Amino acid sequence: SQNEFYRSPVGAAEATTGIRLRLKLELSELGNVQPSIQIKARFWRERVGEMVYELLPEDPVGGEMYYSAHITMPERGCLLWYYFIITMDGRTWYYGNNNERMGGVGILSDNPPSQSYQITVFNKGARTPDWFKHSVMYQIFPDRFYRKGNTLVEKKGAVYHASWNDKPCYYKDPDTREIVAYDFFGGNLAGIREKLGYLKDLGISVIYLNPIFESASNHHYDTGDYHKVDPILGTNEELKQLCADAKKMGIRIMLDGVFSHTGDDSRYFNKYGNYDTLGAYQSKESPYYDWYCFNNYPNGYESWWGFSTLPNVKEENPSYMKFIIENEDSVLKYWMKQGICGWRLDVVDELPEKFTQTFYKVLKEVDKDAVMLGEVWEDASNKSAYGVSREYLCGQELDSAMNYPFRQVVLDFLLGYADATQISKRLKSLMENYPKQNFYVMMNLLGSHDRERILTLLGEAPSQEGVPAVRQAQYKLDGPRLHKGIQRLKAAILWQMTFPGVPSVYYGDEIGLQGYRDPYCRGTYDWENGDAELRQWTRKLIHLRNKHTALQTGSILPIYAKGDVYGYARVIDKQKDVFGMEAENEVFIVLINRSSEPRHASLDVRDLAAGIMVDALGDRPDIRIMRGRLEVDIPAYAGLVYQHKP
Ligand code: ARE
Repeated sequence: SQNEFYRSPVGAAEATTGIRLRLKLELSELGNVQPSIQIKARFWRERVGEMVYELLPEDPVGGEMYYSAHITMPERGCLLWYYFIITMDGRTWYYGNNNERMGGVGILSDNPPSQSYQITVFNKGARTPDWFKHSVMYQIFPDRFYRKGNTLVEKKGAVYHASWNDKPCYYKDPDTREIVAYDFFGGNLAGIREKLGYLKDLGISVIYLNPIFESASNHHYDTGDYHKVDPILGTNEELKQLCADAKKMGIRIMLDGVFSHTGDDSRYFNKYGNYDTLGAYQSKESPYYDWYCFNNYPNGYESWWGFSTLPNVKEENPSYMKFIIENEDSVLKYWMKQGICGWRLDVVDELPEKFTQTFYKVLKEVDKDAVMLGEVWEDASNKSAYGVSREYLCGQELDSAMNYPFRQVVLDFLLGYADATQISKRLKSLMENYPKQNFYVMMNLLGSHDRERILTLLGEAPSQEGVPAVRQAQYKLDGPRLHKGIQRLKAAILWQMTFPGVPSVYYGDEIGLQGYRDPYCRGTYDWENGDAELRQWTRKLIHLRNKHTALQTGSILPIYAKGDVYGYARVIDKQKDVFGMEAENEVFIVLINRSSEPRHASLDVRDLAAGIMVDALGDRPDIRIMRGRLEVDIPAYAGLVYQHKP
């Protein structure tokens, strides 16, 4: 049924525990004939090996026929796959996951299935940091948030915009279409420090900074010096101070670590001789020569997605591993000492397991409460990279990942590309695949520096490709499009702030910044003309979340999914959250209507609540639950949160 998971309890399995696998057979067409049936489950782990288990018939209950097997999970966290092999009267069928990989009812075929069922096995006792489960994140692209100080810091090759109100530019010259990433606005660490009060008031508890180390470009993904804050942003001392000041306000700082490549203009590669080191590009005698992959020295080298400014490194090279991870003054340790709370790992799917697992291990030794968050765009439990599935969430690699699948669900639903039943399945699939420890700390983002601004998408701006390059920077929604966009965005924020995972606000989304893909999604924060009402809405929802444990670590029950309306409950009962921590009993019901028309939803809430439900955001009349049902009218393009009043 749509409200159920296909696994109980929902989610992943702990290493060494036992699970029971059950398959229900419906043999109605066979009438009274009793065929000879043999059912097996083939389990395997990629690159490692396989096991076949036999399922035995259970005692029939009410004419239903179940076959089952008890299976002990492996010693260590890993990703397991399985499908069923059914032999009946000498004929063999295979039963595997449905093509959408959404579990439950699968597909019977003559051949081994193209999709298998998945069980994520996590290491015994694997945990993610508790503080993180209760936090709300804010992502800042440092050059564009706030500029403090009147003097502009000089930087080789950098071009400052004349005014903070300019737009980021893509083409230096629309005719030659030369691409630039060297235009700066002067946002800095001092500016972020200045605005800590603003973030505190908004309800933020962790700030994720896009890269800040010295580098040539404005995005800083082309690291020039891993041990130095780019002077255009501030100093190492200022970062330390920022961490200290933020900490006093209950806010932590997370950095972006770019370890799959460096900049070509760096201490290590030194293509332009801007550094006083002997770079790999300059001499084969360079201490960094072994880090890079030259196929034709010096100009033929591997680089990230073909960008020559980003030469790839061999991450497993021992000297690189020591430099980034293991040495006493490694990049990892040095910045942890300055007071950061963890790392986002850029392109984690391109980093070898050995590198990321060592990073994880050392990071946790330095601080067991530190967070390791990976940039993964797909289901992070089974993301396949270079032909094998990565075991990110098995308790030895990542705590969290950028939850782009969540963002996609929100967009697909609100824009009408998928209905409530479909998105409910997609979200359930994540819940089935992710260990709870991870699911509750996923970085639930609506926007990021790599995607169009969420408002631009929700307002259905014309596709970027259709807008002439010179006008892309200027494009802004207005009139009914803007109105619709804002309505939908409010619903999206409500969804994000009441859903399990760490909500992440991409700077400026809370005041309605707009913009197409990179670089336009990286515009300056508008401190003067931002949408104040939207900011109030965001703030209100963040505060609601921060106030109620149920919205953070309460269980989630998918209770409604029909056409235009999707709904779920967030619950704490028996005074325990999903991790067994003490918390107050609470029940919330969230409903989202994506239609341009009001919708009515009738919910069975017998097992959840009785009496009165109140609007948690305070505007709408109370609703009395009648005969176990909650009847709600939801306005067009809107989300509602009701709280049970005991
Ligand atoms: C920019 C422009 C380019 C332009 C280039 C030239 O985007 O169009 O040609 O400049 O200068 C950084 C900068 C970018 C810059 C890029 C290269 O931030 O502004 O490009 O460097 O110079 C994939 C990767 C994922 C990656 C995204 C962007 O898998 O790892 O593409 N994201 C990280 C960072 C980026 C950063 C880099 C990597 C490089 O977050 O900001 O770029 O360090 C799908 C796939 C994903 C794919 C995604 C987007 O859904 O599943 O794998 O992500 O689409 O393409």
